[in-house]
Amino acid sequence: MKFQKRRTTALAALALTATFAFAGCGSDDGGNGGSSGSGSEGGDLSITMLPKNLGNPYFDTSTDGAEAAAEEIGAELEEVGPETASPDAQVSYINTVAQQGQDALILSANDPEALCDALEEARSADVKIVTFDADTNPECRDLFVNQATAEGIAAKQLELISEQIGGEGEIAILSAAANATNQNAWIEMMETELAENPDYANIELVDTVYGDDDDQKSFDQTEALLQNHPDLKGIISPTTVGIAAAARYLSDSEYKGKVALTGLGTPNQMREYVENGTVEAFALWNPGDLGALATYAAAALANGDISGEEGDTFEAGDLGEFEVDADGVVLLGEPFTFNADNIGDFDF
Ligand code: RAM
Repeated sequence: MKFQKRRTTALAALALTATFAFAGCGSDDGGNGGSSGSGSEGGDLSITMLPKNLGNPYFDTSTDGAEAAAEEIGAELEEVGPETASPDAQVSYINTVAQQGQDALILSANDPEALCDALEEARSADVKIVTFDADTNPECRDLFVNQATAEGIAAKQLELISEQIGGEGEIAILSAAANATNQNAWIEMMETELAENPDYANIELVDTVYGDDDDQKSFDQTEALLQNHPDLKGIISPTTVGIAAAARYLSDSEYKGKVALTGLGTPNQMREYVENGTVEAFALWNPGDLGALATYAAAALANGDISGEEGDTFEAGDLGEFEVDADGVVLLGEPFTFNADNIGDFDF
C-alpha cells in the first residue's frame, strides 16, 4: 500500500489562488506529490483524499486544490492512493479510513459498485463520504461533486471532433478503465447523441478501447486503433492520461495532422501537442477547483452544517455558494475548451 501524506503550506495556498483564477498562472503541479511532510495541522477535522490513482497530474492538481481549501478551513487533509486505477486497490485505503475514524473521505471511484461494502463500513464508523470526479452508486455516498454535467461533457467532445474531421468519417474512443463511472457516463451520452443528432449522421463510432489511465497501455491502444482502422479520421479520449499518450503517439507518427485527436486533457500535458499541430482543441474543467469544492462539501457535512439533502447550501471559499441538487449532486460548472489561442494562459 502506498501512503502519501502531502504538505499543506503557504505555497499550496498560493497555488490555489492561481488555480482559482483559472486563467491565471503559477500553480505548479509538475511534481507528482511524492514529497513527504506534515499534513495541514491544527484543524479539528480529519479528511482523507483518495484519487483513482497516484502519479496523474490531473489528481495532483485536484489534491492541491483540496489542500488549499483544507488549510483555509483549518482541517487536516492527507492524500492516499494506489498506483493503478483499479477498485480492488482502493478498498484497503477505505478500510483504513474507517479504522482511523476520519471525519470524511473524498474519493474518485474506480467502480460504481465494488467499493460500496467498504464505504458502508466507513459510514457506519461515522465517516462522511464525498465522491468527486467519478461517482459510486448514489446510495453508497453522501454527496457527489460533479465537474460538469455528463450531457455537457459529451456534447463538447462531439462538437470538437466533428469540427476537426469536417463532420464525417470514422471515429474511435480511447477511454480510461472499463468500469470508470465518469467515462462510461460520458461515452453513453456520446453514443446516444451520435445516434440521434442529425448533425452527426455521417460520423461513425467504430471502436471503444481502454487504456486504464495507464500511459503505456493508452499509447499501445492508440497504435492498435490506427492499425485496426485504416480509415480512422479521429479519436476522442475522455481521459487526461489517454489523450496525452495518444497525442505523443500521433505526434511522432505519419498520422500527425491527419488523424484528429480531442477529448479531455490538462493544458500542461497537452501544450506541446497543440503547439506542434498534433491537436487543435480539447476540453476540461479546473481540477483544482473540483478538489477544493469537494473539500468544502466534506467539511460542511462533517461539521453538520448540511446533511446532503437536495436544496442544502454551503459556502466554498472563493468559489462561492453551492446548492445540493437531486441525488446528492453538487455541480462545479461547465467544461472549458483549450486551443492554441488560450493554452498559454493556463498552468495546471
Ligand atoms: C483522468 C481520470 C479522471 C478524469 C479525467 C478527465 O485524469 O480518468 O477521472 O475525470 O481524466
